[in-house]
Amino acid sequence: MSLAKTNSSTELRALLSERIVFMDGAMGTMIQQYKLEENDFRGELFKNHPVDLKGNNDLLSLTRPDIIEEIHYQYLKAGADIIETNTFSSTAVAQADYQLESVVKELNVESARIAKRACDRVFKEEGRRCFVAGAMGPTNRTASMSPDVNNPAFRAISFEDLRRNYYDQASALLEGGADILLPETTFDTLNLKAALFAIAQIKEERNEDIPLMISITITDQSGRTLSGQTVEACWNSVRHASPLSIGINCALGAREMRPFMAELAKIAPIYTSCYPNAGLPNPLAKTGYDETPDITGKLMKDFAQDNLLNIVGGCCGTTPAHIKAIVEELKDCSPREIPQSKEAMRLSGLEPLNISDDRVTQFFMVGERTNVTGSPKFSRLIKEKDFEAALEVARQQVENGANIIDINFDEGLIDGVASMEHFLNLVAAEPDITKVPIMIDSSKWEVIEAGLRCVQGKAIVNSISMKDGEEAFLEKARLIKKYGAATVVMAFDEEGQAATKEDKIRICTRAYNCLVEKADFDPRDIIFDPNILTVATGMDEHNNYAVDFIEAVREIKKLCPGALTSGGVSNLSFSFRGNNVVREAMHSCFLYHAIRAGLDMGIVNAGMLEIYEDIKPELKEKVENVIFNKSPEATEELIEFAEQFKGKSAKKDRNDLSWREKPLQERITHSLVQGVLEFIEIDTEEARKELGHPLGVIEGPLMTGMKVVGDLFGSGKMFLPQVVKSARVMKKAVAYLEPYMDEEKRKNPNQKAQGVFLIATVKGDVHDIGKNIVGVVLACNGYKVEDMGVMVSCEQILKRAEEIGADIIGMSGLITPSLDEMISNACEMQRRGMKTPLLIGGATTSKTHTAVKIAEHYDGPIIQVGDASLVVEVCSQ
Ligand code: THG
Repeated sequence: MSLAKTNSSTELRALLSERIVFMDGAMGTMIQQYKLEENDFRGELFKNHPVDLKGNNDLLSLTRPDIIEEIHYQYLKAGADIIETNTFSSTAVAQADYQLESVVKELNVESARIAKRACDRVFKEEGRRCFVAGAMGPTNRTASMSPDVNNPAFRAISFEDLRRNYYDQASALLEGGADILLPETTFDTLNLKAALFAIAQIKEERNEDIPLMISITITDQSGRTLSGQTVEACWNSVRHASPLSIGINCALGAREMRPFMAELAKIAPIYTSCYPNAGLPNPLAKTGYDETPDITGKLMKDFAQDNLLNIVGGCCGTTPAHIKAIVEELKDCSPREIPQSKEAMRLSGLEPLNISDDRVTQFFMVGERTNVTGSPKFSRLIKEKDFEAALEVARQQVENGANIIDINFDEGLIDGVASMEHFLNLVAAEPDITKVPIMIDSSKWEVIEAGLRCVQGKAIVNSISMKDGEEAFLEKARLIKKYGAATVVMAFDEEGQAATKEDKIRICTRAYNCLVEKADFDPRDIIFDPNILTVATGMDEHNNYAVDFIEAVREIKKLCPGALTSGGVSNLSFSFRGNNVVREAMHSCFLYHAIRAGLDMGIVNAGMLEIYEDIKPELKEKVENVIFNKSPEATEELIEFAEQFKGKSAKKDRNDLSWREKPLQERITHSLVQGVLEFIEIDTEEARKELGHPLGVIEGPLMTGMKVVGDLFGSGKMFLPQVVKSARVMKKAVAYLEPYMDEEKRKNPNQKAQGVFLIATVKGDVHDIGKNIVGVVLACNGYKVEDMGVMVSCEQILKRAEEIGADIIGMSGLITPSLDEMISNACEMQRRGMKTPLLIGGATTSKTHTAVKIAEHYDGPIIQVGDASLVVEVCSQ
């Protein structure tokens, strides 16, 4: 399935492998200097056009081609290798403002020809080969945001409209001779995805590998696109298009862009580009921007020396003099070396979700509640059109720890397409929901496709299968690829659903080979679902279903390298509907074993998972007898035993307070492990009285309890949502103690200040139990502690450290990607020549990792702190 490479593509690649490649600067800034009148825009062609045309710069390609060619020529003479066509707004939607939809094709064809002519001129003069990039702007509409605050589900343009606009533009640019397609200044990733879809279609039709450059815009210091995605989330949304390069342009000057370019340079295993504005806007400056060529050139040299650049140019406010300065400064710099990226499934919402193989027992949860067939409540809300409350269901799934949410509207009385669109549009306006990736769940293809057209993140299709044969299967897979989604593949074929281990393995491996070989599908975009079927139904032929699933997962993980596995966990226990105690116990036992066999994710009720260790031994035994099909009587015995729990809430034994009789430490540990908020203050107070001082309660009984939580989590017996509940209990206890600690401080005003400690959970991570405890412990020991919270970027941490003169910086993280973040933060500290001691803490950090992987990048002291009880000692040393 390899596409033919054009000559220019081969030449461009050769150039990029050799040196930094230069782009041009702003077209608008140059046009401004010609002080054109409305008549220049009008020309002969549009003499009688009814609309004011001044400012429609793209139109000059038809009315003043001489000027456009001259500007291109100047940029080429300044040293540019790539020039951008004058087509930023040459789409039908953008030209509709001028009632000029009908000339869009001409605009693009002519603009490409003009740019080509300028390149040919330079080739004749200098023998230097230059390239034309067909510029495709973001248009004047956003596909994933509503322009109407009162109607968040409204969209001013659809994916389909954008796709058609971009299809026409890109086709015309190529017809006019563009060597490269360049969707740029992306502020909404869904607009960009529509452009990428159109480009994929064109590539397929022409059977040509057209070089694609992508350039996104980070609107401000938040490091996000206008539509709210982080740099990495956006990269995850677009990598399926196999671009030649990705980069950032517009909105910011080089200075402000730096942290985001550094991030992109770190994660993207392709060439990077950067064409910043000439600083921030200044209405008083002649070009509207402050930076002189000299300044821009020096800034870009810094970027190049720090290995951030393969392609560089300028955006708003830059001129041929800027490009010339950049070329001068960078002529001896080597291009960025492309980093290898770790193999992983890369999904995104507003934030990235990367699932790599090197994690230990981390399991990913897909929230099942936003499903009309799986939740009577959600179904009722949708039928009553109470979308507000339906959104709450989604929000709760995320709050309870769902890493992804499954959304399903398959029901006879519901309009699936309309509901999917409406709901996803509403979800897109809720940052705390849409931060996670979406799983679009439907058995109807048109509903899935409607869903794919609404999400800017990298989503998962749930599901496709070979039930209608290979051709239909591949056709959908190819479309999914163009939309840039991953997909669940159910173990179905023409004969039906796979129930036995052998059938599951046979069908999944067949589907795998088919997808990888015939549709060129990335194995890491495949999630096999080998069907979790209901056990304990009373039918003997169902008794081995759980074993068949678990064993099939084990084999599929071996036979289908890169692919992930998943299943609908609640299916398992349908026989025990209404008996949530038993259902939850079944799910926990099942998951405990399935995860060990290699299950990567599951569709679950995120808020309702029993802790494996806490299942009553007798129930656990009976449940495991069923799951492992240990005896023909297993089902009978479980049903009989289950009788006693019927109708009980699984938030079980909330009424069983026998644990309250136990010794104090055990009670505290129980509350922490179970996430029970009710008694923690009473027990904390008891401990405080017993120990005589508040800090001792934190360092003693509370820490002891949290260690139990840490151990259970580490061995896969607790899941993240449960740990989050533990954190809430811990916070409540600490909050209770705080006034007492303040009082102690007041009593000992002589305790001398120990120094300033800045602490944060690193970017990409939201976990803060350990970090909060460290903060409290240090504050109680006389340190001035500033806690920056969670998800804090390197830039923010180091900026603040400087502002407050931090003596020590602490970085915390619980998940594995945080380790990489800490490494790059250490590199940045080194780059800035810092010497401040750096403390590393959090569940996944270790002495070995710190010593081997982090310390080598930083010359200042680096210490890994195993738990909060050690931190005071470390700091004082
Ligand atoms: N594989 C894949 N997708 C799937 C499934 C699967 N999607 C749907 C389903 N199966 C997974 N989702 C659910 C959601 C809810 C329930 C089961 C599976 C469920 N609901 C309770 C019930 O019906 O008893 C609702 C109880 C209530 O809310 O009162 O069990 O296998 N790829």
